Amino acid sequence: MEKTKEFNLKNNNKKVILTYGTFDVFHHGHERLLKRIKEQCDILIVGVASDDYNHRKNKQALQSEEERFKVINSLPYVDKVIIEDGLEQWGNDFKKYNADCIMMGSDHMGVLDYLEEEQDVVVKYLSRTKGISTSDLKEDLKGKNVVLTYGTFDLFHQGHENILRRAKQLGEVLVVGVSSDEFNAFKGKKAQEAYWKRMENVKNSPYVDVVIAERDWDQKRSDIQKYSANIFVMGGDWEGKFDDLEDVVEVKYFDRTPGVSSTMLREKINENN
Ligand code: C2G
Repeated sequence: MEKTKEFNLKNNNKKVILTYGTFDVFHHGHERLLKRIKEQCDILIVGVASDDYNHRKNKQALQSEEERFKVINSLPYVDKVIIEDGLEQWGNDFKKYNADCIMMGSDHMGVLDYLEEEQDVVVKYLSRTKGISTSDLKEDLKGKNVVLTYGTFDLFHQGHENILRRAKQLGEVLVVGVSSDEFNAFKGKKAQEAYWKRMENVKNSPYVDVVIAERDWDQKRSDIQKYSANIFVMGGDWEGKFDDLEDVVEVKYFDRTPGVSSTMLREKINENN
């Protein structure tokens, strides 16, 4: 873990505020929140949720705690970064750092009241940053040539790479829906890799601009509308299966890449185990 910024806990009669979060894929919503909290204190301490805590919250971050910690620790307006392993530490941190209050986005409103009652912790809420929303994204995509495709993308391989490259060549923006673990179960597909790992692999592809979750069969039509897609692409094994979308989007099927599949790779892994 990066060395965190030190400050003298003892003789600081400065105003200290604590806040906590996952801060995954740091965006301007996070930045605005932290800057607004810092405007109200001298020392801002940020608790970054550990991977283990996220796992317990069933909240899967794209980035590891080390990556997320490093980003927050690099922010000039953050004075100290700590790891958050659970709500129960808030009361201790509040005392340990002699904080004036814990300040959170208003979506936490009410959740933390017990901390005040039981642990004499002062909790304040900021109005939620408008932040990154789909409508912001939609604005960006308007008037662009947007291509949309979906998949499990388990054990990312050349076949996936090829179809994403071909899809991107058809337009300016490529939006990819990655099947969630729950949806895979529904599809009767047991992926080797968890959703957030498959999502990360797709996000790392140079051809991909936006990654969304694919949660069910029926979201395609609304996604086409939401992301202003003009072209819908799938591999040849889906030939004909999505022709019903032709009233709202151009549907294209690319030949599958021969000789490679996630199934084959999974079988190889299982043979070796
Ligand atoms: N693909 C390919 N060549 C391969 C393997 C896959 O072109 N050798 C293509 C598939 O045709 C698909 C995409 O890569 O278009 C993703 O493949 P999978 O991860 O297997 O996705 P799948 O389970 O088919 O899920 O709603 C659509 C489904 O989510 C598609």
